[in-house]
Amino acid sequence: MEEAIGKETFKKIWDQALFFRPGSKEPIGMMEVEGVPFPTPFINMKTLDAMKTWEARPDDVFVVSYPKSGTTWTQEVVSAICYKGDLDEVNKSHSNFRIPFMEAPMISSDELKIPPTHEIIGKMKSPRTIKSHLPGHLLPPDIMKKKSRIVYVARNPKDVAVSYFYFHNMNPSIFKSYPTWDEFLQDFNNGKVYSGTWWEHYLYFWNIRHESNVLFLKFEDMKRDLRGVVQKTADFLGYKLSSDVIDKITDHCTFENMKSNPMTNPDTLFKHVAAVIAASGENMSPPGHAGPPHGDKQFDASKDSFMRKGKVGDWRNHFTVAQNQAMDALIEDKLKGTGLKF
Ligand code: PPS
Repeated sequence: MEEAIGKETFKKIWDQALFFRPGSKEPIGMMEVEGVPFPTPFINMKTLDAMKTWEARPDDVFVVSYPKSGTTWTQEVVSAICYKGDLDEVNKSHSNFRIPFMEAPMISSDELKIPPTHEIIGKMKSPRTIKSHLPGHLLPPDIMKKKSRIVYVARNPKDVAVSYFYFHNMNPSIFKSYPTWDEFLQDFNNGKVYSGTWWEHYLYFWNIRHESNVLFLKFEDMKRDLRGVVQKTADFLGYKLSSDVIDKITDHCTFENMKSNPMTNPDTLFKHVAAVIAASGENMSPPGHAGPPHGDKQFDASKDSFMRKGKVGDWRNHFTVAQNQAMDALIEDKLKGTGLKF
């Protein structure tokens, strides 16, 4: 994707310090689109409208998920498979650029004249790998028409809630901060957070999981048997990879290795942006400009890190007995009869 973005944009990403940070002029808010809340100005209506006619390609691979379900992890598995396990190539570019986030802006300010991400993706060479958190009914319909591949990942909603709570607080330029876990959990269970209710998001894809272009994965299975999931995903995507290559990809995608690799850890995105600018011989920032607000980190590292724990069952350290009972009842109510279990 980096050729499609161009060096000039990289420079603006750094200088304006706006990547994943909406311009400070517009206040943070939420808008509801077809029943789904989106954080503004991070996600805008123009982009969601453009999705209706956005053109997919038959060889596109989409990683789709409800936030905090294992998206970044699945992206890396998919990306490494599509690079046929050539990790030297994979590690030349940060995952945010290898698998761009379709509905999110590279830079959210119109004045900077950076095209929205979905337009930049339009210039990428095939085969493209693309990330989206859009619920099924808001994804471009052309994806199902063209039978582009969708790798969907879901996670126990209790662990999603915990991960999402921390993510809100380390991301104050996009999300409302929550002083208490309980306040967050209430909004989460009422679908008042970005992407709405986890159950509607999950069930849309669960109900189409038998379509030939859809693979439904679970975070817990990746944790239990990552190699098995890498193999299954490679088979689904039609890549015949040797056992050694499957081993290499599995090792590349462990939590520890993804956390320590600056090209796979979303926290260290700016390190890469800075390196690209430096390699182009440009100055980093205009005099007096401080650069990104968190140095070479994308998020507020004093709060937490993106690659936080990567565990199954961290919810046990957060839910009270009453919260857990209520959540169990909600899960039972929403998933009853669907066959989807965590
Ligand atoms: S986002 O912002 O919606 O794209 O977040 P997402 O990537 O879906 O989820 C982030 C959580 O996934 C964990 N993670 C991993 N766990 C295990 N192994 C690997 N390789 C891995 N990569 C990311 C990450 O730590 C977040 O979970 P928590 O529970 O917060 O640690």
